[in-house]
Amino acid sequence: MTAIPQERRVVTAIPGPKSVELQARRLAAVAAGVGSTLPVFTARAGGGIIEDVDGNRLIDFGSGIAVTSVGASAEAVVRRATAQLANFTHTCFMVTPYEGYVEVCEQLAELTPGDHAKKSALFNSGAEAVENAVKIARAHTKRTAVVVFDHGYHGRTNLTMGMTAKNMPYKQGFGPFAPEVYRVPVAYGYRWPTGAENAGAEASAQAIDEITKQIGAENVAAIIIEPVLGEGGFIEPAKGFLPAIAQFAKENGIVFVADEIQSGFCRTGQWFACEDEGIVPDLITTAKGIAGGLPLSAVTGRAEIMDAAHAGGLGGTYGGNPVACAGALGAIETMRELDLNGKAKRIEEVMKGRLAEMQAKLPNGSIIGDIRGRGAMIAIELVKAGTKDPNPEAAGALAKACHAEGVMVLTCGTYGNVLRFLPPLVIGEDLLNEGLDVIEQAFGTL
Ligand code: PLZ
Repeated sequence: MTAIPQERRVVTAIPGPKSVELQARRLAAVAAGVGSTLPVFTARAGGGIIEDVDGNRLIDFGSGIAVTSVGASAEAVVRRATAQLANFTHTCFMVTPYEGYVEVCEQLAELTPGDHAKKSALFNSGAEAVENAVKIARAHTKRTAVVVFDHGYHGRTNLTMGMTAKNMPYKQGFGPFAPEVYRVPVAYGYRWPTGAENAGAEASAQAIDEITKQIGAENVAAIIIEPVLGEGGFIEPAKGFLPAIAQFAKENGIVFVADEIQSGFCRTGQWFACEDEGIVPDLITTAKGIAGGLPLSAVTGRAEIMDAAHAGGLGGTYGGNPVACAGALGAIETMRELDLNGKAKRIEEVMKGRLAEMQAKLPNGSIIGDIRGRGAMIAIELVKAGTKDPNPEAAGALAKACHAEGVMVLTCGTYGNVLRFLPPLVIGEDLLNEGLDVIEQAFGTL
């Protein structure tokens, strides 16, 4: 397979005629509940480019929601997964095991924070990893309550829907949800009533007060938080918040779980985002970037906690599929070889620099209320000029204008007013800047 030229090319309307035809077939055959940000059908993808069936080449600022950090057809992923496909596709690790699964768990033990003894269990999706982290924490603590946070996102299965903060589109009409899930405040600096500088201390005090008074710390099995809250709007909890919560968990025998499904594996310029404040979680959930686009997820953590579930208590037919494990080993090899943490940091520098310039110089730049994120997980929060009122219309219009010009961007946020950028970490700097040019021009269309 030839490498995809790393250049933006718009040769038809977006979506083009072939995509429109495929979309008509899709609407007849695929359930309406499954949406797509942009109904442009993919022919191939790699590096920083998605090529569609009409020959358009889009700059990829989405990575399939933070998945293809190494690109969508990374050499090492393709090589290892192809070799594994030719050997065997599946045995079920619970029936007859294979080395790739063990090797991924060894890598996870090495790469995740902390030098304590660690073990892992592998699954297929992020939601499944979160579900299993809760099972493991409950087995270990013999307690039931689970604490999650405002603006948090953890998945679409029944338990993880209940753990997810935002109603539309994730939860509406799909209840009842699992019991014993409690939501507490998070230090959302930009929107904290007394200012970002107070958010860490005040929000952690409020959260801890609610846990102790409303739930009882002795009933809490796990506290689960995304070190950078993804779907909720790329919210970096204000400094001091995560350490205070982690310390509280430690003092009360509560399992502290970092959901690094979106923020992990070099995305923020560290192997894991929680490293920035020196946090060592008891358990970490990973997925997305771990396997270069193949479905794989994991729970990794302290050996004595991971071993709390009885033999046979964890698993699933496909968990840790051998092809997905081979893909993960290829993705991790690529991250190490190309220093993708370094690349993510450079992406942050370029993006934040350009976005700050836009905020300062564009006639409507003041609708950029906040520029935030780390590494290649960067976002702008859009507001009505001169206020902090959310401006989801501007986020939607900017995304649409970018799509029309061949730049794939995504929105997020509890208020739908955040435009987020998640380029593959292997994207070239020219493409990165060209994507930013298009974003800048999009402001002119508002
Ligand atoms: N935890 C932190 O970001 C997935 C969801 C997209 P799955 N985020 C993208 C959508 O609209 O479905 C995610 C996450 C965090 C858990 C999950 C869930 O991972 O692999 O989608 O199950």
